[in-house]
Amino acid sequence: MLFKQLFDTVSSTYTYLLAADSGEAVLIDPVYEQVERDLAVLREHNLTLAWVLDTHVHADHVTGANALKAATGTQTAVGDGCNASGFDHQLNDGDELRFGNEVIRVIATPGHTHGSISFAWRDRVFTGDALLIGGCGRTDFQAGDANALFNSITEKLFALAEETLVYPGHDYNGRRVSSIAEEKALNPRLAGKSKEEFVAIMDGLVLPKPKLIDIAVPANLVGGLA
Ligand SMILES: N[C@@H](CCC(=O)N[C@@H](CS)C(=O)NCC(=O)O)C(=O)O
Ligand SMILES: [Fe+2]
Repeated sequence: MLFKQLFDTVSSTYTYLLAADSGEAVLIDPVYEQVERDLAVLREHNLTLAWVLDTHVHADHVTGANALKAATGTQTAVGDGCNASGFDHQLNDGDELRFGNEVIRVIATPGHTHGSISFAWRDRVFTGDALLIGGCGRTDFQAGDANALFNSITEKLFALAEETLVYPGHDYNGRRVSSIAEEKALNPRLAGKSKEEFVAIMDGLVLPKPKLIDIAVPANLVGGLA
C-alpha cells in the first residue's frame, strides 16, 4: 500500500494518492495545474491510475480529471448529485470502488454542495469540503445547505470510528490530518452545537466568492480541462 498527501499551494487543495500492492492507484481531487506532478509520482512508483475521484464540483480550482484521463485512460467519477456530465461514473451513497485488493466506500455528504461525497478507505476518510479540520465547507453556493451539512457531518461522518483519520479537501492554515474524535471534541462549528446554532454560524459567514468560481464550476461540470 502507498499513500501520499499532495498539496497545491495556489488553491490550498489536498490531492490524495492511494495505491494497492498490485500497482493500481487512485487520485482523489487532483488539480489541473498539478497534473504533471501527479503523473510524475505515478511514474516514479510504477503505478497504473485506475480511478480519478472528485469529492464535488469544485468552485475554487479546475479538476485534473479529464487531463489525467487523456494521459492515462483512467476512469473518472464524481457524486451523482453534482449533475456533472463529463465523468465516466456517477457515485451514490454505499457504492464501492475497487483497485487491486483495496476497496473505497462512498459516503454521501451533501451540504457544502448538493453532490458532495466523502470516501472511506482503510482507517481514513477523505471528506472533501464537507468536514475541514476545525471547520467545514461554506454553504452559500452550488445549492449548499447548512441543514444538510450538519446532518452529513453528525450522522454520517461522526458515525465513523473515533480513531478514523480525517483527510480534508483543503486546509488554509497548514494542518494536514485530524481524526473523527478530534473533530467531534474540538471543531468550533460542531462541538456541543445544536443544528440551529450550526446553521446560524454558517448563515453568519461573510466570505468573498472564490476567485475562480466562474471558470472552475463550468469547467468542472464537464470533468475539467482536457
Ligand atoms: N480565497 C479562496 C476561497 C476558497 C473557498 O471559498 N473555499 C471553499 C471551498 S471550495 C470553502 O468552503 N472555504 C471554507 C472557508 O473559507 O471557511 C479562493 O478565492 O479560492
Ligand atoms: Fe469546495
